Order: sequence, then structure tokens, then C-alpha cells
Amino acid sequence: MTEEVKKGLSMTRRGMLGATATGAVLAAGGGAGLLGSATPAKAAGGKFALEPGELDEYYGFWSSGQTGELRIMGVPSMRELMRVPVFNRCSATGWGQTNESLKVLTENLLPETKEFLAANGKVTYDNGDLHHPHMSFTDGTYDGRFLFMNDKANTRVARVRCDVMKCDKIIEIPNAHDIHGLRPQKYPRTGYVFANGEHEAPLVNDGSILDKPEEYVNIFTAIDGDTMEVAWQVIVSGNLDNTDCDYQGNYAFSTSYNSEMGMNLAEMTESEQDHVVVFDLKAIEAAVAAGNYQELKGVKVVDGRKGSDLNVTKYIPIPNSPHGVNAAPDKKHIMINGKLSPTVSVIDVTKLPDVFGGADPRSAVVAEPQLGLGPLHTAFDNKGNAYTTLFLDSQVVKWNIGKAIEAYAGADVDPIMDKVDVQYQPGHNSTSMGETAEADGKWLISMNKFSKDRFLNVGPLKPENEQLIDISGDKMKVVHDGPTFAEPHDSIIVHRSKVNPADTWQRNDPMWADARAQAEADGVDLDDYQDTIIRDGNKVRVYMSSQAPSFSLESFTVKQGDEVTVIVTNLDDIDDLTHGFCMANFGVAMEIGPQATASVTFVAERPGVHWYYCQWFCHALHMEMRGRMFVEPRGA
Ligand code: CUK
Ligand code: CUA
Repeated sequence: MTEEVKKGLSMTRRGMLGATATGAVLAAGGGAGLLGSATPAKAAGGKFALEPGELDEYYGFWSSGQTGELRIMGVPSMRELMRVPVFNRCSATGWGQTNESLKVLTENLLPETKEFLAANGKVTYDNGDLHHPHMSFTDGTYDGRFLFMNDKANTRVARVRCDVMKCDKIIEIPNAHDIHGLRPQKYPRTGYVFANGEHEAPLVNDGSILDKPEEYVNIFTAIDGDTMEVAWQVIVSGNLDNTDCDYQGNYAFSTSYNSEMGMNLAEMTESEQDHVVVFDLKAIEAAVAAGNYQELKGVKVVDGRKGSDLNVTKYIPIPNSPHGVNAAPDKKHIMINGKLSPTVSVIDVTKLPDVFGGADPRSAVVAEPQLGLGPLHTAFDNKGNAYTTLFLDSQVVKWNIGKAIEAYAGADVDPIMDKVDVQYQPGHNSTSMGETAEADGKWLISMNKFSKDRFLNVGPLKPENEQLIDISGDKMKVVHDGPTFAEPHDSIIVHRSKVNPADTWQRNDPMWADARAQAEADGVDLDDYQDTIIRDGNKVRVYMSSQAPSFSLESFTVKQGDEVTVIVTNLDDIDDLTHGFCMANFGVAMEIGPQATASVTFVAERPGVHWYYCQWFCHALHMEMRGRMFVEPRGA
């Protein structure tokens, strides 16, 4: 056990959390049974329960971890409003099956990934691990254009358009491994999207190097958020966990829990100090402009390892296996959450030019308050306070940044303002607008990894518990428990004034540009009633439009073995009038939103009569919204 953890143990009020419990938590991620709070908070304080018909004040954008989708919540009601499929396969919308979604999912896969998938009978991955959803910024606050998110499982970064709340771009990141931390540039705008490769591997990972960790590297990537292309990459020493950036557009920060470059638990937790890497964005851009890079898989890769003479990175020592990075809305302080150290290290961004000029990297640290055990992530209000999750203590601690700085300078002040029990073991937290310069100090979400006894027992796999905490007063009040499925890590809470989605699609949306081009070639007007069948060898294109409660085609005929593409355009332009197209016993189903076009391709390797039906309840005669596909047997 480290000195820091020992100190933390003596300061915690939880005497029962001894060294063994800490060890058990570190080893197994468990320990919730030991840590259960005996006094669940009573609902009180801020108004979170909405009357029927009332709307929430905030959008919550939630990740879903290994479920692979983005979720939209209402805050403070904690009602789940929508699921946006991204890295997953969605049965309802046809994401991962429609031609439009397959284009997004496949167009930016690396050639070797396509080959690998083909060898496994696939065209794309059908899983993902989405941890960090973040909105695009302009001038330090959300601008409602895009949401960006990572896939730790398959090294991808995705973008969701906020006008329609659908994913329009997914890119696979070359050279890096297993994208974890992700943040958009805050100023002047996004701009860059920063993404951390978490796991070490040989720079050229072709099998010529295997068990030689000394030749492994990690890669930090800057993506252009407008084009969704990789702008540049930096090779670093140690691994990369979470990331954030300043409010000036000068620096990005990434924590490393494995500065040791260890390959097992004992090696990875060996040092008392790990570090945060500071990236000097202008210096990296200058290095790229000056040609000081190597090109790997089409990407300009700059050497930012310790000892590189390019001076594009600095390594600030931080105790001990730090995890979350959070920029405060004061535009000056960056919080590095200690995880195995009971501290949060506060970096003052105005001291970084000196550090890059040669000053001691630790001189940028202006506070390091001891907060409790297992600090993972920090959120903020608009009054200079920070809210840090304590995984091991199963608490959220509210502390004052200014007082922490005074205490570090020697003043006899206690920065800790309040602690509240959460149920149980929190990871990320987020406050209303708290990741922007417009933090408003109303609500805090604590995203707890264990729910244990907080909900009806649903078997060995339990939901997580996302708790709503009223932070408008001096004391935090837990006011609501919200179960979520495996497993959101992170969320952002965005004021509804920042987000303005459309009610219907625009007919010329780029999402189905390929279908439109094909229709034009086939002499079909996608904006009008369509009942056209085009035969092109054994490829058959079936154009039909939908208007409640019917498809324009009551039936169509193809031959066994034909490759059939059904292109459906929903000509209804009433909001919320979505139709579906499900071809029964063909495993085919998709959503067609009002004014949208969607298409799906399958091989009609099944003779006989097959009904297609609308699978979105759209009308009193919705059940009657169906038609037949006749598949003539081969040779008939
Ligand atoms: S990480 Cu999960 S609790 Cu992936 Cu943002 Cu910290
Ligand atoms: Cu159209 Cu149901």
C-alpha cells in the first residue's frame, strides 16, 4: 500500500475499510458489500419530479459502455428519452443493417480491418465500448452541432449530428490501440477532438515484435471534428487514460496510470508516481509544419516521448495511477484525479509556458488536497467548487478550489465543504453545464458502478445506479436513483437552449445521398410517389414510398437468389410519424423517419410468399400496412 493510501485510510471516517478491503477492490473491482451505506438519503430539495407533460430543463447525453450506443436522458427527471445506435447493432432502427448505416460503419475502417472482418464473415464490428460522449464547443461552451464519442473496444471515434440525433461518421484510428479518453477542443471551437489510445503496442504492430514491452508505445490522436480525419498523432511514454484540454486552445492533458509500461497489475501499480502528459498544441502543429514527423498509415506522427528534443510534451509527476482529467469552468485549473492516491492535483494552466520553458514540471501544480479514497472524476459548479467522486469511500466530496490552493500554499484552511454517501462506488460524475464556462451549479449526477440493493433484484447482473444530486445549496442532497444498463461511464448535462433537433428530415439529407444517386440513375424521383422495380441482372431495386397507412407497393416479385434492395421513402411530413419496414423471416427491419429514405439489401434465398409490414405503430390501420414479396423458385 502506498503512503497516500495509508494517509487516506487514516483520514477516512470508514474504519471498516481496511487494507484488505482496499486490496480486494483493486484486485477485483468489488468490495461493494463492505462499503454499503446504511443511511440512504431521503428525497428532498430541488424539484426533479416533473408533472405529466412537463419538459426537462436539460438534455443528458449518456454513454452506454459496452452496449455501444448513445443515450439521451431528460435531466432532472432522469427519464430516458432516446437511444442513438452508434457502435452497436440496433434491431429497431436497422442500424448495422441498412445500407446508410453500413456506409457509416464501414467507410473509414482500415484496409487490414476490412480483411480481418471479411475472414470472420462480417463487414463491420457489431460491438463497441462507448465511454465518453462530448458535445462540440464554440468559445468555451456547447454549440449544439455534434456529439463525439469513443469506442474503446475497437479503436474508433464516432460523431452524432445533433440536428437529427443520428451518427453520421465513424472513423477507425490508425496506429493507436483502444481509444479511451476523448474530449473536444473548447476554444476557439471544435476544432480538434482529442483521443487517447489506452493500451500499449508496437508502433508497427505486424507481429515482428511481440513480448518486448520496451518497444511498445502509446498514441495520442487529434481528429479534425469537421472532416473527421486524423490531423496528427503524438507518440508518448507511458499509457494514456483520460484527457481534457484548456479553455485557451493551447494545451491538452492526458493521464497515465501505467507510466511503468507494466504488462501486469503488479508492474502497472509499482511506482508511487505516474504522470499527466501535457501536449503543447501549437508546438505540435509547428513540428508537423516543419516536417518533424514520421508518416505511418497515412498519419503524421510526432515524437513526444520523454527525451524527445521536439519539446511538444511535458510529463508532470502525479501520485498515483491518476484517472480523470477535468478542466474547471474558471478557465484556469485542470484537475487530475489520483485514483490510488487520495488526492486531486490541481494544475494552473498559466504556469505551463514556464514548464515548457524548462521550469520544474511540478511547479504547475498549485494544490493537491486530500479528499478521500479513490478519487476518479471531478465536476464543477459556478461558485468555485469542485465535486469529486470517491470510488472506494462510495462518496462524493464537495471542495473549494480557492481554499485548496491556499492550503497548499500553507494556509490553515480546510477545502472540504461537504461529503455525501452515494450508492455505490461512483465513477464519473457530471454537473449541469459543468464541463463548460457556463457551469450553473444546479445538478450533479453521480454515476455509480454498483446498485446492489437499491432496486428490485433482477438476478446476478444488476443495473448501475445513476443518482441525481441537488447541489444548489451548501449541502448536497441525493434526490433520485436511476437504474441504467451496462454500462454508462460518463455523461454530460446540456441546457436545452443549446440543442435544437429537427422534427422531420430534410428530403435532401446527405444520409441517403447514395440511394438518391442510384434513384436518379434509375429514373426514379425519390421525392414523389414511387412504385418502381428495376431489374439489373440478378440485382433488383424496389422503390416504394410510404404514407400512413400503406406502402405504395402492395406486392412485388423477385426470383430466388436475387440480390434485392428495398428503398423506402416516407413521404409523411407530420412530426413523429415514423414508419418501419420489416421483411418477415428475412431478418430485415428498419426505421424510416418522416421525410427520410432508408434502404436495405438482402438475397431472396427463400421461395414463397413473404409479408413485409410496417413495424412502427403509425395509424389506426397500422396492422394493415403490409404487402407481399413473391419469391419465384429457382428455375420456375
Ligand atoms: S473511465 Cu469509466 S469511470 Cu472509461 Cu471515463 Cu472513469
Ligand atoms: Cu406505418 Cu405502421
